[in-house]
Amino acid sequence: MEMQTLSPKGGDHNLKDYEKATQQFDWAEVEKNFSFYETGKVNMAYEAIDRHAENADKKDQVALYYSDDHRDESYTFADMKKMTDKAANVFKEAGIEKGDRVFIFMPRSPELYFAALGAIKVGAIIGPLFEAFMEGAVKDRLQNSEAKAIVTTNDLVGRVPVSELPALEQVFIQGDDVKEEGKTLDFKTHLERASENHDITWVDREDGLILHYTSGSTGMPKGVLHVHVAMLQHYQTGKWVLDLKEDDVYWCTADPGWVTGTSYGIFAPWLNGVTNVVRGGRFSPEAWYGTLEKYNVTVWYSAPTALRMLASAGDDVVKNYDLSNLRHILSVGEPLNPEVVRWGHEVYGLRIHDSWWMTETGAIMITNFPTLTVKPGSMGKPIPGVEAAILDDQGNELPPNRMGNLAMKTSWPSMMRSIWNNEEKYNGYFEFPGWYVSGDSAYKDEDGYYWFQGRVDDVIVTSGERVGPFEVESKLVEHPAVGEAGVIGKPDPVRGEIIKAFVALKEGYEESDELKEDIRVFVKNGLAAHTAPREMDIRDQLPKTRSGKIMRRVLKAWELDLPTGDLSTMDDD
Ligand code: 6R9
Repeated sequence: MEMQTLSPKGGDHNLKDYEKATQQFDWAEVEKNFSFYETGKVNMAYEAIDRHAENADKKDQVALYYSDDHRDESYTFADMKKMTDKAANVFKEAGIEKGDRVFIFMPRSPELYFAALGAIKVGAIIGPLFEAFMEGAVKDRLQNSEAKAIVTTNDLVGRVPVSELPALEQVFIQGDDVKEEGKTLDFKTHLERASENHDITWVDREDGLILHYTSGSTGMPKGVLHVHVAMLQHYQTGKWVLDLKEDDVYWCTADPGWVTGTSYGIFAPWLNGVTNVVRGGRFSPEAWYGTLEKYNVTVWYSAPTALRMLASAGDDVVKNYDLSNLRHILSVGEPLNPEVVRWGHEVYGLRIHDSWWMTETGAIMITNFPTLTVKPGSMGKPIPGVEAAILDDQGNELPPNRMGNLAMKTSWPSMMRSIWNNEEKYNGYFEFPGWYVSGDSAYKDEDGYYWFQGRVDDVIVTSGERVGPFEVESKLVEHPAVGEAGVIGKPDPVRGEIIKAFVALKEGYEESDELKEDIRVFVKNGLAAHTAPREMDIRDQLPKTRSGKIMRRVLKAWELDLPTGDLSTMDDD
């Protein structure tokens, strides 16, 4: 049974007519929003910060609200220009130049944002890392990219194996009482003393901006390189998908170690001149709802895993907070279960807009727009300027309602330009000429909506039927006892594969054979007999990445006693 669709939102939205915009779209037009259209001088940090600081009407607007359990600060666009100019001067004095790789390895804090944008101002390529990375993960990434500098903290510097990284020349430490010796520099003191006037380094549209390492199922993490002109897509999706307006207060919950935390936690909001909220520290329903309330957040970009945790915490928590300013909610990173959309609509009174993209695509590609109908469970439609399709394994386009390889016609501004030091991996995305093949499995319906099924490697073939893990997981989380679910195919001599589910229960439910059988029957009756998990394990938690993705390959490896592959991005606290 298909869930009811949710009608377009009323009100005034930046993208009014999707069809018309799609027909008339031209990336060259988007360029006119930037100063480099006339000057030819490009720098992301200029467009995100300096341009607003130079505008008398905008310079005193808050650019960054930062809070965690210890700090509570705000910075206007003028403040941000000052602080990022200072950071840029620190890097410049240390000899960092255009094209150098500067890694940022620190917990969320205002200094993280000063450092990232300051490094971009001198033309460096930034490499953000999750603070949870252990020494091996840090080393792999710095070594592969021959990083010249890293900005880190007293607590984390022990995980930077400086002596094993010959290319690494400077280790900036943010913190108190930093002793400057060897390659170590005291970031805080240098920042305090640095001049507030910086001569920004102009670059070309195609010069490197950011290097995000992303893990595949095998081998080393891949260094995905994006360039400055990606800003066209960050800006335009910020406008049309996030629906950002000048007076919005926007909160993207992602950490900058994940591409969502840079493309949509730094670039998109500031390119659009919007007030950006950053919350440090760990997740709790109280801290998150408190953040939405405290800043009167209007636009909120989060992820299914967080939304499922909020739903698991029960609907009473939300009643203690005033979320009346919230007007637009979005999600990314994992399939958004229809049940979560339904729940969100009930408790927030708002639609949750799913968006699909990848580290490699650099920005949103397929999404639900405020002015289009939402079909819960669907990722939505391609953004204007992007052409998507479902291809068979020979590269032919499939008709509607057939599951296949989700692909996009090349190219778009925020498309990766290379995999650092690995041309072969890069070429692997383009086996069909003219297409970027995502590695995701999906189908398109007759209305042009895309429906995610799973990673291609995760699709299950049971008794000759292809089953996407997502549809089974979505049915599982509709069961009142189920908080989260991960589904894999387990080899079976008779059926090829059987469906095995790993389930985390909601608060207040206990494991029992009756409950497991009840869940099984629920999927059987609600979806189809062949999709009902034949095996089910109850777990306290499912293995997840730091960006909240359920790691099905790890479930499979555990189940089958196979190597787990790279686990550096696994959330293991
Ligand atoms: C931005 C980001 C990319 C992979 C992607 C897909 C999954 C992301 C999704 C989604 C279903 C969505 N994914 N968004 N699956 N629905 N809305 O997540 O980048 O970390 O590189 O992951 O995440 O499998 O291929 P990244």
